[in-house]
Amino acid sequence: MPLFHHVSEQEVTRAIVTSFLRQFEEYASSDVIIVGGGPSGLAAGRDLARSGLKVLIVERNNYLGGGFWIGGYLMNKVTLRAPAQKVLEEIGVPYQEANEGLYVADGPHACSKLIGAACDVGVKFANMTIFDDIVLREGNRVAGVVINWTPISALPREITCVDPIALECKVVIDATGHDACVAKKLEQRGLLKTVGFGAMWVEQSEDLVVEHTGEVHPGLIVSGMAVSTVYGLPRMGPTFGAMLLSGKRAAEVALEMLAKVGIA
Ligand code: 48F
Repeated sequence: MPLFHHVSEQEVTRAIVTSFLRQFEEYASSDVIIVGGGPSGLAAGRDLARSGLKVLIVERNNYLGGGFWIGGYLMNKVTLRAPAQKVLEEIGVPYQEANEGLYVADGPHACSKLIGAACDVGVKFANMTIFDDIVLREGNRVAGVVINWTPISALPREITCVDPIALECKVVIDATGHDACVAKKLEQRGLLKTVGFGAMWVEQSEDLVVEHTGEVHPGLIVSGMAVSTVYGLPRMGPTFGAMLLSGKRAAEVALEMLAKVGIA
């Protein structure tokens, strides 16, 4: 007597395809699309989905978490400064105090719990999916994203001519880290000016990144290290409190924007 229930190969295939397509169709339109599944994108997504919004995170890698798995220099300990340890407490991540107001946690534990917390409240993910371009509507308002499979974008141009597809939403959050990919697309079209991130200065950068998190163009919010790239703020290296608090701030701004159009 086999341990597992009998299923055929085709049943397994159908279960995957049907479930994937159902979600893909549903998320052709969302309230908020977050590009980038690093710490700031995940923190923003969690707060927005918790408020009842339909949220999709587009991530070019197969794995989520961005730079949050590894603190710095290939050492998997992440540091956070007060008051950001409260987010760790909220999602159940143990931490130690290294110095007064400076905390250390295990990267894999913090990152997996943050991913889990976003999943628990209903955030959906399009992984192995690369942001390719933006959708603009009246007044150049950002109204969606153009995406393609990551493997397609990695193939040489001469053997691929696969057009991307577009997803619509009310608000886009650029949480692509130092690259600030979404903001850079607006810059290519002469709609935004990005400065490029400055030299490392943790003491300054964390406050500045959270303060500058917000709408940079109608329909587009920047969050996390993308904020420092847009405004030329100092980088902060292996400390993550500002990523979590910037994500939370981005969620607040998105909620305010959606409230104005009667959605949140
Ligand atoms: O880089 P990342 O972790 O950004 P973050 O949330 O946090 C920054 C910190 O990790 C660290 C730091 C401060 O502590 O300096 O760097 O601001 O996560 C960005 C995510 O965006 C994805 C990328 O794979 C990563 O998971 N991403 C980047 N470009 C694209 C993208 C793109 N074009 N399409 C889809 N995903």
